[in-house]
Amino acid sequence: MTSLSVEQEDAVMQKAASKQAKRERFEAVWPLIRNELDEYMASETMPSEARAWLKRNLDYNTPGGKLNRGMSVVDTVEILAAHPLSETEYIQAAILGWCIELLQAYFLVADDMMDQSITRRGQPCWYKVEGVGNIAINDAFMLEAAIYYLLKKHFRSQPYYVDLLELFHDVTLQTELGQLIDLITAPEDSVDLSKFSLEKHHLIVVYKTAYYSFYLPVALAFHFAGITEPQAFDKAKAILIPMGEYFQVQDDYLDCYGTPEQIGKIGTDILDNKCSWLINTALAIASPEQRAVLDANYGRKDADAEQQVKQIYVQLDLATRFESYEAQSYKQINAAIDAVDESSGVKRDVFRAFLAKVYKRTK
Ligand code: DMA
Ligand code: MG
Ligand code: MG
Ligand code: MG
Repeated sequence: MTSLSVEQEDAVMQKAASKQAKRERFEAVWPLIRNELDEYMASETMPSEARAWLKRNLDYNTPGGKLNRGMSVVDTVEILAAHPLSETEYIQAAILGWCIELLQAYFLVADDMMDQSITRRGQPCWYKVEGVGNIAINDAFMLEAAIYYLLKKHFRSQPYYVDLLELFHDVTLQTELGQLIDLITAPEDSVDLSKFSLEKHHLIVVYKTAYYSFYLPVALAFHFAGITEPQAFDKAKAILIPMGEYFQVQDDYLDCYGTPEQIGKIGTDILDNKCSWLINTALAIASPEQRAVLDANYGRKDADAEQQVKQIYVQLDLATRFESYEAQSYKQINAAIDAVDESSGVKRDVFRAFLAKVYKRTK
């Protein structure tokens, strides 16, 4: 490893400190939001147990992640604004950001039940918590409902209020379509790897992940910043959807190769018969013998079978295949960013900042 000069080390430290300060500022808005929702409960004369339950649901499931989606709303608004944000503007943008984190919390509580996952963000999945179980279904709905309560409370008088509502509704539907294909392509009782393909994988990940994780934060920030030209939204989509696809391929890779300490969750894709990037890449290059091992062991609820599949992944050196996929995606996305015409008010730095957050991530 090459060693850094004192100046370079200082620069690295400063960058880390400013990243941490940004995160803390964003996190500081969370208690305001949680209290507003609690006050609403009080105004509806909800009993104290119900108020405490919602509060616990909100705190357990909303903060505590990477906060990339939520903070990207604020970062994008800051890049687009010609002036530093006032405190009020910052809080408004952060509320929009927290609305995406609520959407994410809603999807994850449900996703973990559907995927029968064990841990999330280094703690038991919400449905696995003692005394929660199937109440998690209603808790997921409440996380979603909180979004619309907050949007109404803070944005009802804005000219773009309906745009925000439509955006959340459209993207939620798209995500649910993605989850639907993800789930029906992974039946628990009949494993048929011939139904998988990279085309199918592409469709699943664009819908289940890319729209809400990448397009939504930037589109929300555009509305907030007063950008209205449809071409600006189209351009953003053309760059952010491929970025979201790359992000979900990383998620699929980390499901197998990330450690639970790093990624905060225990991978379940092989056990769950998921149409993941790894299995599709393996299927494309496996010998007939390797293919037979995959057919016999993929999607079985059995730790030994899971290990057999992982051994084939190692034989096929999927880690190296992933590295070249990553390098190639990074190159293509950067080329698309370089080609952005900034005349419609879109700035290349919006996309560069987002890509920098996820490139070569390990969690
Ligand atoms: C996640 O897909 C998609 C949504 C909409 C939550 P996933 O099941 O691969 O996510 P994770 O690996 O985080 O469970
Ligand atoms: Mg999952
Ligand atoms: Mg899932
Ligand atoms: Mg996953």
